[in-house]
Amino acid sequence: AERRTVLLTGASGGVGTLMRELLPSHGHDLRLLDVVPVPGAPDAITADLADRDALRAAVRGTDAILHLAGISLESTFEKILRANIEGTYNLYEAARAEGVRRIVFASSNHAVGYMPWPAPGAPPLPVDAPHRPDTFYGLSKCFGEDLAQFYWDKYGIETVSVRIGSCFPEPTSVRMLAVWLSPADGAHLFDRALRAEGVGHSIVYGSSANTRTVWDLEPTRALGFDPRDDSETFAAKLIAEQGELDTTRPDQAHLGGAFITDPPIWPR
Ligand code: 15L
Repeated sequence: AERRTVLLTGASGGVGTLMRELLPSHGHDLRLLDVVPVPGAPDAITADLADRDALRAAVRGTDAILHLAGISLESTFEKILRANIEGTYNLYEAARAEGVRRIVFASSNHAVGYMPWPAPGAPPLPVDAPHRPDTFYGLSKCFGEDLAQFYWDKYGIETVSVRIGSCFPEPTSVRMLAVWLSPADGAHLFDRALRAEGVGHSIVYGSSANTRTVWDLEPTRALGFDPRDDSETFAAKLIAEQGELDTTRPDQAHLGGAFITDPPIWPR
């Protein structure tokens, strides 16, 4: 495939660290950006998403942006507002001003985290289910999806909003057996989302081909995504340690898992 120049925001974060290792082999020449220095990458841009001039310079001349930056867990509304809501707006404005036509937005399952955990045999959760954010964090992902739709309708900037499940080297909870996205499948998915044609604004779920999936992966597959991994290889060990998923438990009753509990208890 043709090599592309891609701005990776959040390059020092959890998913960013995995992706900056894996995406170059998919033909992406990465320009790295983070609010903190990127280890081992002296050319990375250190900038805050509040710095509009820095964002203009960072996106200039790129083919696409993979936007992973922001706060990735629940926080105060003020911090989420600044980093995730205003920060994502600032990035889209920079893209518009510099003529960048494609963004892949790291949305999250927490945009629909208050959806009840689907009963066994129930139909998978569709991508057009109504937003049901479980946190201010999830609410900022709903905003990002709507911002992406608006920039497509108004300015013709295309976005794939990927509602990422749990992107870690291995699933660490029984909930993650449903929503795990292996790093290798994640890199393949972001590659497809960066390159697929005619996406307009598309919302897709991001997980591996998990036996215990709860959501509709068909729109993701329509981008050319053909996942290779299945969390089932970890199921016996996790269930032996933690028990079967129990939807009467407050931290397992909804898609968003422990993000629903107040105060939230984190999945790791
Ligand atoms: C997210 O959106 C978080 O950023 C990540 O840290 C995980 O907790 C993930 O969701 C999850 O739901 O497991």
